[in-house]
Amino acid sequence: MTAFDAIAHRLEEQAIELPSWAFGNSGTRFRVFTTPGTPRDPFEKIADAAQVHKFTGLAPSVALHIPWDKVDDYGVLRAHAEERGVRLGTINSNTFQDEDYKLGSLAHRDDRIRRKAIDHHLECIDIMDQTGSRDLKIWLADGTNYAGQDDMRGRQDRMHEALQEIYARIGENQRLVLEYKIFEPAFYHMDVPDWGTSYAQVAALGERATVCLDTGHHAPSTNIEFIVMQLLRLGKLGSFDFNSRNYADDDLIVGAADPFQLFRIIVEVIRGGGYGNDGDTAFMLDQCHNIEDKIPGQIRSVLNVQEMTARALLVDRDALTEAQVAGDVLGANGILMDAFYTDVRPDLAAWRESRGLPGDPMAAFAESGYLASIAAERVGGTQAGWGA
Ligand code: RM4
Ligand code: MN
Repeated sequence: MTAFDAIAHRLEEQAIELPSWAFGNSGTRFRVFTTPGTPRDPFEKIADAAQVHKFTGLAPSVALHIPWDKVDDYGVLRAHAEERGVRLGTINSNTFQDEDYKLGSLAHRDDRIRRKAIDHHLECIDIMDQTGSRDLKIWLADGTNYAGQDDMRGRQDRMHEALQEIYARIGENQRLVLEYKIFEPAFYHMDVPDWGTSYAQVAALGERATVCLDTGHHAPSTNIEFIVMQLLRLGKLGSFDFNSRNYADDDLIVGAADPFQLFRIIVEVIRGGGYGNDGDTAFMLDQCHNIEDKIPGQIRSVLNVQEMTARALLVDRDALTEAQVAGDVLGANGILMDAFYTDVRPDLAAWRESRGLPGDPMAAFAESGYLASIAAERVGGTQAGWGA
């Protein structure tokens, strides 16, 4: 098998974007539990995200969600991030929390509501110009609950037209990334339910429109790494929203529910040229920390991605190809499994230390006292929640 030393330099290419909303309170429809020290505004969310980068060196940017992270002056927010060693990343639009969007947004029948949703996206692009962001990520809650409720074909056509208008405003160095999701909030059909629909919509727009793959947005037992392969083959895998799921869109810590699946996904990312300096597939997290501490939850998440990336890099590609060519079914599978079963944690700890980072970022963060300090300092005000 490939030795850790031979692949260590490739770990430097890893950058994982954190979602600002992971630092706010979240929950289920049953209860949202609060945590002392939870950020009250985007500035505090970014301060917390910067801690993840400080202890891991893995998370140099933070995605914003609009309007949740609206501020008066994005230049000030940008400077605040840069002072703390991070950048502002992807801008996420939001057309799922306004009364007007009950029956949809970009696919809505009503011209006024479609106009409002398009304008929201144009505003997001204005924000991207100020934050220096590359990507506009669009996830649409559009869909229907009952067969016959609306004309699915008409909705697809309207969505296409609306996306065209948004895409026309995307700058030379910017991208539009369209995320799909099998169900929820709509329970009969979603207007962008799968990678094929997202691909068809972005392919019709142009080169700077790509697909976002959220690992929690598929039917159980979907072969996600196959989708990764296909989208990379088509040059359309813009980004990942990483998280893990046991049942539906659980938004749990990436690699928690099924580390082997995460490994297989990253193997295909590397194989398809989407990793690090080879490509421009963005690694992002899209998670909620309902009961665990949020900053350690994010630290654990980026470490899980790093660990599976190291294991995936350890796959002996030449031996694998040889076994595949020879039709050696078990041999080929064995080569993949050898890499998966390698415990890279001691090597990763030593590698981190050699770069001036703590070998055990979870322990180092716990010892730093940061959680106690924000709990003491952030008194009063309203804690940010999923939705603000
Ligand atoms: C959606 C989707 C989006 C995220 C929101 C919060 O389910 O995954 O990426 O922006 O949730
Ligand atoms: Mn997502």
